[in-house]
Amino acid sequence: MRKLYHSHLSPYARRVLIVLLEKGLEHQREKHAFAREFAGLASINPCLLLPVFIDGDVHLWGSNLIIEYLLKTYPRMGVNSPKPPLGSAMTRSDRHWEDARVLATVETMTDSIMNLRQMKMSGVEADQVAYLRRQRDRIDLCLDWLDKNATSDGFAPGEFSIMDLNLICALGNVDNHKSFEWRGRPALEAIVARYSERPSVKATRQE
Ligand SMILES: N[C@@H](CCC(=O)N[C@@H](CS)C(=O)NCC(=O)O)C(=O)O
Repeated sequence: MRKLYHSHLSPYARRVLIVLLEKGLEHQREKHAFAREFAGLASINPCLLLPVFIDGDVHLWGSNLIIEYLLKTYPRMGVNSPKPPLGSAMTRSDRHWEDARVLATVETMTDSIMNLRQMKMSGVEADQVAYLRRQRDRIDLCLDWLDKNATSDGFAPGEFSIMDLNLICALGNVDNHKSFEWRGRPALEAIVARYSERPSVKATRQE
């Protein structure tokens, strides 16, 4: 049986959960409030991070790597998911480098969002440390760049792309924790609104 170890309200885990739901893949979940409270984590991931996914002999960590595995291993699952269909690959083959750059940007931004959140939980505010102020600046610059490089139909119109999905998970985490205001960026607002009622997105909002 497939098994996902994940933590609560994680934008990384949510990426994987959305793909599992889109593809209708049965799986067990082991949810932890925080990765740091999961005593057995070192034995399943040397990076000490969640999510971790196990599918038979396959044992993976890194949310986008897990998604790539799911897309490649179960290409025919999810054909009945809502329109537009989930992207069939991480990037479009004819726009690989542009799409990979968008994914890299959302990933860096997500890491900065989570870094600031982890520091806040440890009692350190962004304005107290120069490195954290740079993370905050990076988030705004990435958001502005993503807004310019998206359309109101998403990063890859005609599909619910992995880029859209990554963005929605990052901004959903910001909203869940009321971390800061990201709105005022029309294309990003349109993407979030466009998919807010999609069953996989709705069902994972508080997971
Ligand atoms: N690049 C990893 C990042 C995973 C990650 O940062 N997970 C967080 C949960 S939101 C975590 O496990 N944090 C534990 C820690 O930082 O100690 C991925 O995409 O899966």
